[in-house]
Amino acid sequence: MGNGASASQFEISGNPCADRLFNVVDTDGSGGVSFKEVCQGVANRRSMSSKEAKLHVLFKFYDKDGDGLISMHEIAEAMQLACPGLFPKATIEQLVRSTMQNFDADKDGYLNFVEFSNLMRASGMDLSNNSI
Ligand SMILES: [Ca+2]
Ligand SMILES: [Ca+2]
Repeated sequence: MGNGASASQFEISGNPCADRLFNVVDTDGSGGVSFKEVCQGVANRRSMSSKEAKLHVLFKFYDKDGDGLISMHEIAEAMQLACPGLFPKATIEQLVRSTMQNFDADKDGYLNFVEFSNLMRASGMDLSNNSI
């Protein structure tokens, strides 16, 4: 009697985490995710406050095809998205190549999560608080 009235309030907790994260991140409803949206999503999400969680979100942003590895092409794309028009294409290619030389520790041509973490730390990205 009268039960079930508040059931809908609990539905959101049953959503798959990925969908919820996407909804949090896709703030302009464009269906795509911009670098700015990722940063805002990370900053707004209290339960994602650990460095590790932030790195995972960033890693997913770079890893467009979701194969768990970041290719040179994916880095170049992410750079262009993060700072559109800031660098000429040739400069981005140079940056990507030197990034790979420095951080692709096992020399397989891709950055795995550990290598990516090292890159983020070295690039001075502040993951210790909410200003990513
Ligand atoms: Ca990939
Ligand atoms: Ca590697």
